[in-house]
Amino acid sequence: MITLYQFSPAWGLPNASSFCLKLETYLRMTQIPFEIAPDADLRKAPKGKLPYITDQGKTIADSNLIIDYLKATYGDPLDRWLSQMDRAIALAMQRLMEENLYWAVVYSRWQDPVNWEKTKAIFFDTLPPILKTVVSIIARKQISQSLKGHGMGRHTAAEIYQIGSTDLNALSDFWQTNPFLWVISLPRWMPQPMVCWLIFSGCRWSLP
Ligand SMILES: N[C@@H](CCC(=O)N[C@@H](CS)C(=O)NCC(=O)O)C(=O)O
Repeated sequence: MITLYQFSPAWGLPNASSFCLKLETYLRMTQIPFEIAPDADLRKAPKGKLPYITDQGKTIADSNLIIDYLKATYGDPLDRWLSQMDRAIALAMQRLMEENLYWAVVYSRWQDPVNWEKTKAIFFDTLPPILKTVVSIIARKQISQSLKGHGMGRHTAAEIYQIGSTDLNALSDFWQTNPFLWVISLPRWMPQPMVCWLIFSGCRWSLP
């Protein structure tokens, strides 16, 4: 049985992390049996990030590498009929969301003072008060460094939201000309609103 290590549900969503949400949704859609580990500990994650899984004595980290593993081990019921061009477009769209738009969302949650209290409550409310203050300050500082390392964190808030909006508008334009979407490992017949929900559920809570 696969064990999925991820953050707890938050904000009425199955997960506050889009990577965890994507992987859990993939497992549900492919009907591969899995269980969710209670209280997953980020410090035990092989790459210091969630999600990761264990299966048949193996530990695999990174949502995309996990999906590759699942396809190789359990088959590929969702994507196997995609053309080379479909796959190329899917990959480009996925990278846009995961490697650029994601960082605008991270900024909005972890750095923008308007949202910081909400983010702090979600991730650290279970800690005793003093620990909550100390751990949240350290985590926020680390995220600030990651944002700078990526490059997104070197922009002003206005520039970051401009960049995020440009991505969202590009995705919206793409969807308007493609009645069915075949990005992020979802089948062609999947209705557009479902896909939008998956991708934007994370943004909805934090972007202005
Ligand atoms: N490329 C990874 C990204 C995973 C990721 O960035 N996870 C974030 C949550 S959305 C995380 O665990 N961050 C913890 C940290 O950076 O300390 C994947 O696809 O799984």
